[in-house]
Amino acid sequence: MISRREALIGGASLLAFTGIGTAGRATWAAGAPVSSGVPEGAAAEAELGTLAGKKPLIRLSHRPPNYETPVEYFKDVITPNDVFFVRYHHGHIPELTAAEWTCQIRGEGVEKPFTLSLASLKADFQSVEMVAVCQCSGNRRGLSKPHVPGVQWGYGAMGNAKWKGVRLKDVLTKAGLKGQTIEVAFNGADKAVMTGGPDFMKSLPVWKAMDENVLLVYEMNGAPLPHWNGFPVRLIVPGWTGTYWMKHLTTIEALTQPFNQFWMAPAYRIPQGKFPLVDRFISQETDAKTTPITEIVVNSLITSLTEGQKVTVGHPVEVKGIAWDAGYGIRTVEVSTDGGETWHRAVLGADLGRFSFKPWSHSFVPSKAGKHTVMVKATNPQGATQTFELVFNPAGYHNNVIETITIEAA
Ligand SMILES: Nc1nc2c(c(=O)[nH]1)N[C@H]1C(S)=C(S)[C@@H](COP(=O)(O)O)O[C@H]1N2
Ligand SMILES: [Mo]
Repeated sequence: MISRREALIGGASLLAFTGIGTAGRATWAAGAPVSSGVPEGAAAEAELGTLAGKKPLIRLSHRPPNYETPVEYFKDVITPNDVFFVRYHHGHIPELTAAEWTCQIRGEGVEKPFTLSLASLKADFQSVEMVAVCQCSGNRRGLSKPHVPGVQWGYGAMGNAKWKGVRLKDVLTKAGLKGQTIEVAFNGADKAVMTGGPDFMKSLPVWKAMDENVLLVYEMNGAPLPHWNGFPVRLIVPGWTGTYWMKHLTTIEALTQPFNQFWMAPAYRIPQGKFPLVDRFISQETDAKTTPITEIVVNSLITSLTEGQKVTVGHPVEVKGIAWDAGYGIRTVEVSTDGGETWHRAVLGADLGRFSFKPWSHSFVPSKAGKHTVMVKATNPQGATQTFELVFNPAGYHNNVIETITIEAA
């Protein structure tokens, strides 16, 4: 049996799902379908699949395209464009051209509606660059116990890129935002294949839309956005989960009423009071029990070890990985190599900005033969940290359970 990562390094494109290690990460062998780290009992099985312009990714569904990044690639703090995950709600995704693309800036909340072109976006507004994590609200949903419906993501429904674009605030200011505006709504060019599902649209509270970190971007890691990641222009909302990061933007609408649409409610909601206090989206607090998901919870991932990996007694083992949160910053990353009995501070690496993955590392020497259980826990400056147990919610959001990988020293 070989691990999923070894198989990937070997370039295999068809792998077999052979079971779940104690860490909840799937292991694989060549020859048949794979699953992306889903626990036993979860229905989804996936294979590696290739979308035009992408390397093989873990395919959860083809139409709509939902492809996750194998953990392998998070060894780099920046996620390359050709392995960046892809998430869509609908299957009809038109190929837009840079020359023809336009976006309407309109709505009751603006004085002077106008049509934005890519040339004007680049020429008429100040450009800004920022590294930020895009993480799907449902990242790690496939690990939820009990199982919950939805795309059965493993660990890779996220990525960290250097984005380039302009401030949404500057574009809204050009349109003249009225004082009565309470939300700004976004639509993209993709549609449901058959008439049926509601068009995927999202809104932000006006204070967030006017935040200087919220950008309309046209470049990702120094290249035009890949088609599957929103070409030619998408919204980025650093610190908030991926659902707000509208791709292939077509309209930006300033609203004087709350945006009342399926993808705002009942979709993308978390139970009130179960997660640490985060940015509130008050105009969407339309029922007593739920609230829109907003900020990413603090989280971390081990990227240097695989479940069951063999190491040598008396030789240093490098435990490395990444940590991230909603942009408060990572204060500490702690590593345990004895199943949570004792914790050691990891060394934090390069700072690419507060919305970026933060690399960390910790070296330890296994002094005796046998199993060693490695765990990692990140904490932000607010004291928010990761949970030992899943905070269950029906959509499987905000899974930041402390990761555990067992390695074997001999
Ligand atoms: N137009 C459009 N934008 C979209 C979506 C979509 O279905 N259509 N999905 C959102 C969700 S839920 C996520 S997690 C991110 C994923 O971004 P990516 O596909 O570039 O990784 O895109 C967001 N923007
Ligand atoms: Mo998402």
